[in-house]
Amino acid sequence: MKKAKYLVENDFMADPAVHLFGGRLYIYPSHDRESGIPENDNGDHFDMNDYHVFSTSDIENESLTDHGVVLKLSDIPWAGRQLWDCDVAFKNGKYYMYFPLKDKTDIFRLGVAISDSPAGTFIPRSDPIRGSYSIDPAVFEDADGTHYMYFGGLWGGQLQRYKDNKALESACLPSGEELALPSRVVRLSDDMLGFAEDPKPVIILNQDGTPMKAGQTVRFFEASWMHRYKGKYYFSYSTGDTHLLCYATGDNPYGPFTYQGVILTPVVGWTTHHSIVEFKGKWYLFHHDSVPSGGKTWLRSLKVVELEYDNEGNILTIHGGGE
Ligand code: FUB
Repeated sequence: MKKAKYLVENDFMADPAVHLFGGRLYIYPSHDRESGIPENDNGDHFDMNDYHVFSTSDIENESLTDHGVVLKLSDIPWAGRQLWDCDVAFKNGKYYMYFPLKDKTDIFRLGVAISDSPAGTFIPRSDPIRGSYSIDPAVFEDADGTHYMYFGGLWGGQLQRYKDNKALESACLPSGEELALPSRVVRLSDDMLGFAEDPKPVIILNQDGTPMKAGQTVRFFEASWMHRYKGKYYFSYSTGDTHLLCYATGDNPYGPFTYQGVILTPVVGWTTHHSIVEFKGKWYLFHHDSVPSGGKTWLRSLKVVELEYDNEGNILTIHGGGE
């Protein structure tokens, strides 16, 4: 599949997290909608209030099965507003959906909902994960069965309000030569319902070994994802206001990771967000753009395209069409 294709033609879906469960590919997107809220740097226009799940056994030739609404905001006891990018992990017969949501005080927290099936319905816990903050949880299962969550996002995602896992009195956004704000990584507890340790910064180094600076166009902004390829750990992310998907590699889930390059050049629409999955011997980049909505950045559409590596394990850059 050399040409990207849209996956859901009749609705707006974004931020795909994709996993292989029982030989079938499951897609967990955000469900965009027209709320009428004006666009701003706080992300208020992303006012989503439920999730659907999609699945397929043949991503190249089959249309997706829509399993319908699997979790909605009104069922979450601690809900304020804005269900953003979610992810799902499997352990001991249960499926755990992790989702960011603003609580009743308008602070983003990460919640968990549980199901017996990858296709839902997911039943939310009564409270968010203790010690959680910000957005975009992505859960990675390492080869030894340990689960790690990567999370965090700047501006509307509120990451600039935290330092050393504590809320600051006022937001602190580094710039220029100051160190870039990092994504976070944390090992999940055995019961999958909480953090087993304090979240740690995901350090990205430049090729010369210096830490990434806040003024670099390829610094982390949001949309963390982790995958393994030929024994190496690939941490990928969105650069937000410079509109790239980039990646860095390391030799363990915590990093540090060394910057390697651009996976996807800008798409149409402000946000870019993705997941990378191997299925039936090929690698795929799931992502979104705003072409079908005529460029409305809060009405995004899911896409997939094949992802290729060179012989050294470098990812070949894909063109997003929004440059
Ligand atoms: O969908 C809302 C937000 O937009 C996500 O959480 C970000 O990653 C960006 O895609």
